[in-house]
Amino acid sequence: MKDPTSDRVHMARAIRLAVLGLYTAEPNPRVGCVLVRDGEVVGEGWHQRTGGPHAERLALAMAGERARGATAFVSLEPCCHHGKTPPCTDGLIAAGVTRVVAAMRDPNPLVAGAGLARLRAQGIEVEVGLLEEEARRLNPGFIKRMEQGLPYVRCKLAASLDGRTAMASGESQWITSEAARRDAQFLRARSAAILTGVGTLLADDPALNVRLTAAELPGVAPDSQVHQPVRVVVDSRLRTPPTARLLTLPGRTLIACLDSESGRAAHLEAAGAQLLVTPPGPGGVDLAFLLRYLARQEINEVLIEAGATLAGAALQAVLVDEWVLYLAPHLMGDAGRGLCHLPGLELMRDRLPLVIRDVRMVGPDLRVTALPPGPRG
Ligand code: AOF
Ligand code: ZN
Repeated sequence: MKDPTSDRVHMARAIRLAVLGLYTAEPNPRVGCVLVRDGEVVGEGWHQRTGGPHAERLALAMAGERARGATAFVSLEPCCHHGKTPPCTDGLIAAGVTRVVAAMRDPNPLVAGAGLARLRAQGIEVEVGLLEEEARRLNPGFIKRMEQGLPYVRCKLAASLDGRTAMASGESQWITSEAARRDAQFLRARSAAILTGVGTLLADDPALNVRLTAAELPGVAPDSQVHQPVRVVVDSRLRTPPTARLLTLPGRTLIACLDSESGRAAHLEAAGAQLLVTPPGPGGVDLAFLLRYLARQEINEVLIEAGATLAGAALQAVLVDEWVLYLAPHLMGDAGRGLCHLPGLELMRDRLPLVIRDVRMVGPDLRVTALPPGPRG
């Protein structure tokens, strides 16, 4: 018997299961599945890692014979293609599932509605769209990469309550609290790439790595290796020193530049960096070109951790999907440096509008998440 309230409860559970893949599923989407028969949950699963079983397969394995006549609640349309794993549609059909409720269609062109069509063709009752908004928020990067060939770009900034990131002298460490810096580590951990500018690199020599342990990341097996995002430095003239700290750490470092013919390039490559030459963009490296390259590398979510110059350039090129702003409870005065370098903004009508999605305290600091207005906001 269909009951809209319990349908929502089961889909909400599927979405909560999907969240367990937040730090491990990339480049695949985070997906959860709940199998329900006669009001009783008989199977559950979530997609843990690319190459591993899909959510539906795990739920079916748990349910066994009890999947016959059951309803499957899935946060994403079941796949119907042979990827690294066989089609979930075939598994659901073979197990005798009679109804499938998907929160959203799979934006992967290899699926894109064909999974739902295959289920319907087998006489399975199919519904799509339950808690769709919540399901879309699970996978902003996967969806944007599939639909636009670009990753989802989150820009993290830290400032005083009056929006300053450094004193006029340039002195800047540490503006926000230990708690805020730890919170930002979770943003790194869910990202497949961390992007910074050479200015920040020369000033701070950042590591740009995830320092949380597997045990601190929900859904990650405590004894497993924490995945390190690709570190990306925007450095048009290759000013990165080959001794930079990020080149000494495990994982991949990519330097986006305008010319890789110089002797400096050879030194950086010898130090383990990979160079990407981009066409010239407005302020140096063409950021859109770089992001399209990252999407082709199956990178879903990018975190920008940079100073005012790169943050401003990304903002002006309309490449940022989400701003995460940590504000510390002190004032740095009007001689301090601002958050975003935005030359050419003079009139009120030139302002760049944002919609605030979330505000919360992190230790003594404030965290504001804001999005550009539009369908996503
Ligand atoms: C599902 N359930 O849990 C996931 C799906 O290479 P594969 O076989 O892992 O397939 C990856 C694609 O499958 C991925 O791009 C997306 O379209 C879909 N992911 N589908 O039915 C899941 N993770
Ligand atoms: Zn599948």
